[in-house]
Amino acid sequence: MLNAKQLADLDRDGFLVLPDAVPNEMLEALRGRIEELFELEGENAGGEFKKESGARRLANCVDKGEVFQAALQIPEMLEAKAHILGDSFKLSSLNVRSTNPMSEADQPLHVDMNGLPDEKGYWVANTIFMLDDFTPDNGATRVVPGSHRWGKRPQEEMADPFAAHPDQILVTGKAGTLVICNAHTWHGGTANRTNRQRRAMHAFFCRGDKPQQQYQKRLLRAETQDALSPALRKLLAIDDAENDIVSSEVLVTSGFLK
Ligand SMILES: O=C(O)CCC(=O)C(=O)O
Repeated sequence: MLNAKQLADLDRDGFLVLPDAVPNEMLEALRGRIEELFELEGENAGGEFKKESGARRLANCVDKGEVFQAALQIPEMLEAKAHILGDSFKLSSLNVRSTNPMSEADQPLHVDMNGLPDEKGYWVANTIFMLDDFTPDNGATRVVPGSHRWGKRPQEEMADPFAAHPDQILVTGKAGTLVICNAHTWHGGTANRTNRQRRAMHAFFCRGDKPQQQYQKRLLRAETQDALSPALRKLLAIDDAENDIVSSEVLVTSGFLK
C-alpha cells in the first residue's frame, strides 16, 4: 500500500504519481471498451455530462461495463482517497477524456466542482488513469504543486487561467500510471500537439456530505444497480439517504470554472 513518503508528497504537492498501478489486462480492457463506447455513442458521447471541443468524452461509465467497476476498486487509489477525504467518501463521477490529435487549446487551470476546502477540510479528489503514455507534447495534465493549500481558485488569482502559471509542471508517465489528485489543486489538460489521441479516465470522488457531480442513483440503470456488490453500492452511495438529499438536486455539476 502507500508508504509514509508517498502520503507526505501527496499532502505537500496535492498530487501523487503511481506508475504501473493499473494491471495490463485491465488497461487493455478499458481501452477496448472505451473505443467500443465511442463508436456506439457517436455524437452523443459525453452527453450525460458535457461535450468539449478538442476532446472526446464519455460519462456515466459505471453503467457501461464491469471493467469500469473493477477499476474503481484499485486499493492504492481508495487508500489515497481516504487520506485526502477522510473515512466517509463516495464516487462523484467516472468519465473518460481523450484529447484529440492536434487539439489547439489548453484547458483553463481549475479546481474540480469549483470547490475550496471548507471548515471540515478537503472534499474533492480526482484520479487520472493514463490510458496512453502522457508526454510533454500530447496533452499531459498540468498541475500547480501545493496550490490546494492556498484556499484560492485560479480564476480569482490569474488574469487568464488559460495561460501558463509560473509554477506549473506537466505530469507525464507511461500508460497504466495513476495520478492521485487532491482536486483543490489547480490543474488542467493541455493541448495535444501530436497526431495521436491522449486518452485518460477520471475517477472523481467527493467527501460523504457533499453532492456527487453525477448522481449515480439516477444515472445508473436499475439492472446495473441490482448487480452491484455491497462494496460498490457503498462507494456509489446507492443506499445513502443523505446522498439522495444532497445529490438529487444536481444531476450534473460542471467540472471547471462554473
Ligand atoms: O484530462 C486531463 O488531463 C485533465 C482534465 C480535467 O482536469 C478536467 O476535464 O476537468
